[in-house]
Amino acid sequence: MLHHSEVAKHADADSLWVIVKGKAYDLTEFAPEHPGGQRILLKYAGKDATEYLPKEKHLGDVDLTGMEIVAKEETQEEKERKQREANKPAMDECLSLYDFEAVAKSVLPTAAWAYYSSGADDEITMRENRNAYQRIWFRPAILRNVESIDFSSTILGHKTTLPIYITATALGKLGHPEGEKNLTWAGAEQGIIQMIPTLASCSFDEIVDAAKPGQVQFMQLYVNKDREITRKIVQHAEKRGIKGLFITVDAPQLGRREKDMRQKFADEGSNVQRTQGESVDKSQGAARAISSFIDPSLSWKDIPWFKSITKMPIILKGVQRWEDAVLAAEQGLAGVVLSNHGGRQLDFARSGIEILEEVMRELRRRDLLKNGFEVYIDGGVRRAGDVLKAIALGATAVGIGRPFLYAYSAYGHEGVIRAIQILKDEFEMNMRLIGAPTLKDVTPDMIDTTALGHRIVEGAPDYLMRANYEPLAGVGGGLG
Ligand code: 173
Repeated sequence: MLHHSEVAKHADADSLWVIVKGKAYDLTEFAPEHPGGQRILLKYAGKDATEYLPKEKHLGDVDLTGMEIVAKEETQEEKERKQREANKPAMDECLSLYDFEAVAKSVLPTAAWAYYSSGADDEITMRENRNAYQRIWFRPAILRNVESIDFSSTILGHKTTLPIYITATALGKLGHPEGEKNLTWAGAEQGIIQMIPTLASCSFDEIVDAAKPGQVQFMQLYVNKDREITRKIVQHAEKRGIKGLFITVDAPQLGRREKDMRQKFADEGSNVQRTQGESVDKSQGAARAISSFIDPSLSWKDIPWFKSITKMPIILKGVQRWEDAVLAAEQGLAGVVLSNHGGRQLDFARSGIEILEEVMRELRRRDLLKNGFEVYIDGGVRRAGDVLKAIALGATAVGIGRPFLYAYSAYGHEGVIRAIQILKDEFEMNMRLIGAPTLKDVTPDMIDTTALGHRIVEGAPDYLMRANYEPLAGVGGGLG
């Protein structure tokens, strides 16, 4: 057994050991490769870094006798959270994806909820992602024999039981100790494809190993400034059987998510072994703290390089105008995800469902769908009806992110299974009621999109400017 004083000797970038839960890890080689660099690793180490540390770097147990450990007292807030967790509703009381969100909000630690739920700036785009679906209405057809309903489909040629996939979301262990594996297990059970995030809490291999034989997984990629690292990641993914590479193109810089930033990613009171002179920027929130490796110089010129290093189909995730969808198709890519990153990047970016209409029109006009180019959307999907609206407009499938995170934060992988089952129930009912026995029958005439472009922006409820107006004397009430 190592003594902690021995570990303490390895406290700089040349030899960087840390202690986590009484075990020592040698992170010297891993630290420079770590997406956020060493600083954030060290930041995590004292707290609960096990989820961020590679198993193969484990050095063994540490003799902690005589070591000063700064114990944190449980806060009142944490006591209350635990109580809410103990009293949470039984899972089968959850009837819609919103119910999982409500339970997750009550049981998640404040910082985790802030990270998962936050959107950029005034969160106008995040709300718009929901609102846009509410501007599309159905035009149901009657007497179409809807006795048997089939909502199975394919994505990039791979079977799926629903035209949805589990999209990539970072830091899965903030919600549950098994992190992204919850999604893998639920996806396996329900026949749904999972997109593995670059910034997963579980290691990539752990998530791939958690899949059952033949289970299809995609990968989301943040492109590193060091292209060698990216090349290794991509080629490793291909070797491990990943079936699609989704390159994120809407985050050359991370958006400002103020709720998350307020949490400051702080971990005061920890006994982290620091490298000299390194200080972690605590002012930026969880996402920004670990995103500095993302290359803002990524451009269309890099696309041939990606094609040269992998045979996996390449999809751009985060396309927000038809011009870019057309370029992607012209470059021979496999598809695009019309997405605003769950409202977490550019505020006042339009919703995926609104962009879908113009994208399909322009792709059809140029005959760019003929080689199997596929269009997906994500953001704001909470109901099967939302998905059907996207299918009617020509989407192949729809990505769902936060609702599944919330489902497992509340109930582990069983929660995700139930969430998918709820969607299946909703699909069956909705398809019967619109008169579409299969997804091929969900055609543009099934929906009325006349209001789709009429964006009505509801202000955030906490605008200070609302309280700024002083009513004109004598007219009463004002604009309050
Ligand atoms: O939306 C996000 O939070 C996200 O994509 C991200 C990006 C970099 C680091 C952490 C999360």
